[in-house]
Amino acid sequence: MFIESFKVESPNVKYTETEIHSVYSYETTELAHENHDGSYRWVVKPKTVKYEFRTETRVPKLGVMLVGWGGNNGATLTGGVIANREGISWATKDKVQQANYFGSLTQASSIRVGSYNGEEIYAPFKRLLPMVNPDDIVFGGWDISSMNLADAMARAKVFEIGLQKQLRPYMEHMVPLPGIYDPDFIAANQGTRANNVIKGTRKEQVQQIVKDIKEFKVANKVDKVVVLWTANTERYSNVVVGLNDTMENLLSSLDRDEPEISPSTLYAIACILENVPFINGSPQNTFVPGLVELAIQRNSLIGGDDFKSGQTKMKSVLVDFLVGAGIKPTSIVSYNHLGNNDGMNLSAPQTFRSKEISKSNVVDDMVASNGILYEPGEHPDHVVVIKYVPYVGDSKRAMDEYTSEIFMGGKSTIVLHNTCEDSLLAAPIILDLVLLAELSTRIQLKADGEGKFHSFHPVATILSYLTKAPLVPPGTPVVNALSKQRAMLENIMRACVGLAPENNMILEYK
Ligand code: NAI
Ligand code: DG6
Repeated sequence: MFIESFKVESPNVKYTETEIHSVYSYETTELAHENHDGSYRWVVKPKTVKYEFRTETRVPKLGVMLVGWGGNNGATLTGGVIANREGISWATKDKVQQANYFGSLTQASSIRVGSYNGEEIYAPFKRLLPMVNPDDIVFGGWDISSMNLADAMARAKVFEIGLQKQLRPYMEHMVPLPGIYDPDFIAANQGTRANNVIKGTRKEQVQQIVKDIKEFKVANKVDKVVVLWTANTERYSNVVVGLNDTMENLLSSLDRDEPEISPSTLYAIACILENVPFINGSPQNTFVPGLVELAIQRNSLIGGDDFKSGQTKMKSVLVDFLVGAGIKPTSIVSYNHLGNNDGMNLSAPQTFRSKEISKSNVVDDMVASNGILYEPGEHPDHVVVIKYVPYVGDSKRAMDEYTSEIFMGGKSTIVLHNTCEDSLLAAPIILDLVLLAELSTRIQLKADGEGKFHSFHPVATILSYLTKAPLVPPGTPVVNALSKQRAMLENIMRACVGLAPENNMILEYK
């Protein structure tokens, strides 16, 4: 059964005018490697840590500024939100289609709240904690192309024409602000698009972005802004001692106008200086060590990298299932072809390399989790190929072959083929990223023994479910398995309202 909302009643939870306060017992384990009669053994001790969570309940008016606003993802997300807000419907060959938020974890998925009279009861994910309604988001942003959003939507060829016609009046006055353009970081084939660029030194460009954010806030009367990079994939920037390895070096490189600071890093510096959350939806190493240090020092949220939209999402489910079932994936081969501007940009070797890296490291934690199947250091062959085929436009083809070793030397090969508009996969993920980033800035916590409440670590691992290469604080494990990432997010949100983690034991019926 599905219920629309619920309220937790517990001695551990208090609702005040302004916040939800919960006291939470975190059940975990402590491991030790101990000498026992001359030989070492692992000892595991269950441990309970008391936490308190405080969630501010006032939902702000949210502004979202997209870097690459006029791209396929930017135009598709903006149009999709307007269509939802305005209740737009349009005729397709099959039916009259209503706007929806399918594909968004926060807007279109559910959580189990318990059992009632022998039935499982589910509620919308978004009812766990007070969240911004996406219909209320004000969009803005930058693009190196000055094309207005209505024309950008037409260029993207993602929406049906009946929908485009209705959206046009809302979008034709939306024009991106000039962006930071450095041809050295993206493919040469993007040069013809760059007619809307910020002039000046890199430091002046950062100052312009800061000014743009401040002005956007005032002009749109928004309480908070989140910035998200959905611009072209850049090449990796070189990480060099003295250049960008520490916060001081990065900032003095900015003063010296060093050419190896990428545009995405410049936007991120501006956001951190403004204490505005910055999320990277592309694979490049925007978050060089000096930038991560700056974000930590200023306690400003950063998250990334690279939206986990299709092929990788399947991979982080399938490999988790195979390895979890005691089956040994030995070869994973992933092909893509697509014909949108993202595909054209990725046809250059340097930008492709960024994507290849982020698509290739996504099974490491699952492989490392099973020492019965894999020797230390052993890894499946894993190949990633992307080809630009203009004719298919945004409708990406993804083909995957998984070969695994099964019982008694047998081999099992699974082949997947997916055809899907790329931007219709990415747009709801962008929405989730900004909504969850905003929510996480309203949560404070403290463990037993910690004097004061504090926010989550500024490197937002809570967003991992949505990214291919989750950015984590230095020295923190990376989790790629999709079900674990979802459980982490859901269980943290449950803790904020004093609910136990979903353990699927259903002992009531055993
Ligand atoms: P797109 O090429 O249609 O849009 C990118 C936009 O960024 C363009 O309008 C371009 O003019 C603009 N741009 C480039 N450099 C800029 C800069 N420095 N400042 C401001 N604007 C700039 O690409 P699309 O399809 O929207 O994808 C965007 C990004 O998202 C790509 O990097 C892609 O790899 C990444 N991505 C997309 C996924 C998807 O499923 N669509 C999934 C994972 C990542
Ligand atoms: C070619 O792979 C284009 C890319 O931008 C992808 O569409 C994107 O990285 C999505 O990747 P995945 O693996 O999540 O489908």
